[in-house]
Amino acid sequence: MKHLLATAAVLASMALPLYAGGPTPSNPDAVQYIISPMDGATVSSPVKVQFGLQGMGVAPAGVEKEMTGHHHVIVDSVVFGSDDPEALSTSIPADETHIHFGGGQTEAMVELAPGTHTLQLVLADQNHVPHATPIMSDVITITVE
Ligand SMILES: [Cu+2]
Repeated sequence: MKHLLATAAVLASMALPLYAGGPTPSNPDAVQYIISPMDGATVSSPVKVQFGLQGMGVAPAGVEKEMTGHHHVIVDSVVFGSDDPEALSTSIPADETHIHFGGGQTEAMVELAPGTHTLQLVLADQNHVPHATPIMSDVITITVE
């Protein structure tokens, strides 16, 4: 029995992390969060979204600097990577629901149609690939009037 438990522990320690990201190291303790709007807020478009990040820095896309990344707003999606783990180790697409702030912006005006929307922030490296330990915010839900 002891042997079985030991084997189980070894296997568990070998399991892949829940989120496996790209090649660029991050601070696993970094926290990315949406300062504004608040979860549950009712707002008008364009929505001023303010990006929070603790434990890492912001640098523009294309700039190689340790422990930095740039913000992405993911609109109307499940938790980034939860439906497609490969999304965590490849470049984030650029379209109306995956908005890049490669200039190193820390806030932006985001156009949204009236209705209920979700927003999430995802940090990515100079090549738009999420970090080895992906850094992302919680998903918030807002209503646009
Ligand atoms: Cu990007």
